[in-house]
Amino acid sequence: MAKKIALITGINGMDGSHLADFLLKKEYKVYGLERRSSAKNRTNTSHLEEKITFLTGDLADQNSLIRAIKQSNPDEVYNLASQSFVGKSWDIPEYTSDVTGLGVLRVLEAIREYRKTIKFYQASSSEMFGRMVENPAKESTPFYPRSPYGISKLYGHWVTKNYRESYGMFACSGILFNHESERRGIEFVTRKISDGVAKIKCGLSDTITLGNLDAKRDWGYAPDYVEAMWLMMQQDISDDFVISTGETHSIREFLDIAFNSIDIADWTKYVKQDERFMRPAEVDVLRGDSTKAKKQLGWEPQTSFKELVRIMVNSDVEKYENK
Ligand code: NAP
Ligand code: G4F
Repeated sequence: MAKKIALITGINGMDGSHLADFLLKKEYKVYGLERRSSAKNRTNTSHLEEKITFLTGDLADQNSLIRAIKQSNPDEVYNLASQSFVGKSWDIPEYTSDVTGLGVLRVLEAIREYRKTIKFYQASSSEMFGRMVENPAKESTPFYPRSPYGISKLYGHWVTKNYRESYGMFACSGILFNHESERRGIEFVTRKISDGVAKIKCGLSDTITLGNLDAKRDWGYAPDYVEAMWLMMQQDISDDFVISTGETHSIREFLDIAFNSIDIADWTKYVKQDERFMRPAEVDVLRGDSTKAKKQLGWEPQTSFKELVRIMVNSDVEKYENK
């Protein structure tokens, strides 16, 4: 049987790299779309250089997306690229709307023009629930985004639904709650903590400077979550699914486990707070209900919160010890 072909946008990101690992195990031929940058940015994908085909394209450039679809001729497109950092979306709101919002429309248009039967996955986000109207949030919960990023994701979510309904395309959205891994970008709070704790353990630093420690998130492990993306794409009919653990934990709890894993019980003297890391409008708490994914996809998270924190801290400690 011919190999299935997948095109992943945002290939060098955390999820892009984990999804490529997952699809290669399933014997897919994988194409990864990366944007042009002055320095190579393949930290997460250096191990994939001989295994997948990289294409250059940008979610802000319609023609580059049409070309990428033509070059790869995929069965499945996973749209994971975005300006994904919520905090920065207040500094670059127009750019965020263009890439994270309109970028979704551009990928859908490229598919519609080339071959409407290509399956499309959109990386929707729990940030769309923002000031949670219902806790835990499920697929039918009303949205209340609290940032330019959340609003842009909402546009991407609705345009995906609209292309499904307007053109009969297979277009699904995974509404993923926070998920993390050792490949997480260094500016996100979990990785900032795991990296900071590792530096403290190795004597390279003595503080971590953070913003709001009381925010709560529903944190899962990224390799578990990319499986859910794939499962959604194997359905006969496209639909939207919430993907979450159902638990919520504060940043203080994350700090407890992270410091505990380097045998520090009281972390208060190592953690400073700074206004710079506070947000103009905060999402105080997120928690999701994945009952639909469990029933229809047979998906459940495999990694506990404690395991996740330990995986991240151990990986960063190993990184500095090897240096
Ligand atoms: P990530 O690590 O920040 O990866 C995003 C990728 O998008 C990066 O590789 C980035 O390229 C690429 N990108 C940014 N702007 C682009 C543009 N204009 N054209 C083409 N590529 C561009 O994010 P992630 O955590 O893997 O998340 C994957 C997707 O899921 C994102 O859309 C994110 O918004 C969404 N999401 C994430 C979570 C989560 O908790 N991780 C939850 C819900 C939804 P560079 O490598 O060049 O920067
Ligand atoms: O790690 P964060 O930056 O992630 P956030 O804002 O929840 O967004 C992530 O998850 C979304 C899904 O819900 C994705 F769609 C999005 O792409 C991204 O992957 O911040 C988490 C919490 C926030 O409440 C923030 O205010 O941590 C708080 N926080 C406290 N101190 C901090 C810091 N966040 C960051 N990044 N840096 C800090 O120093």
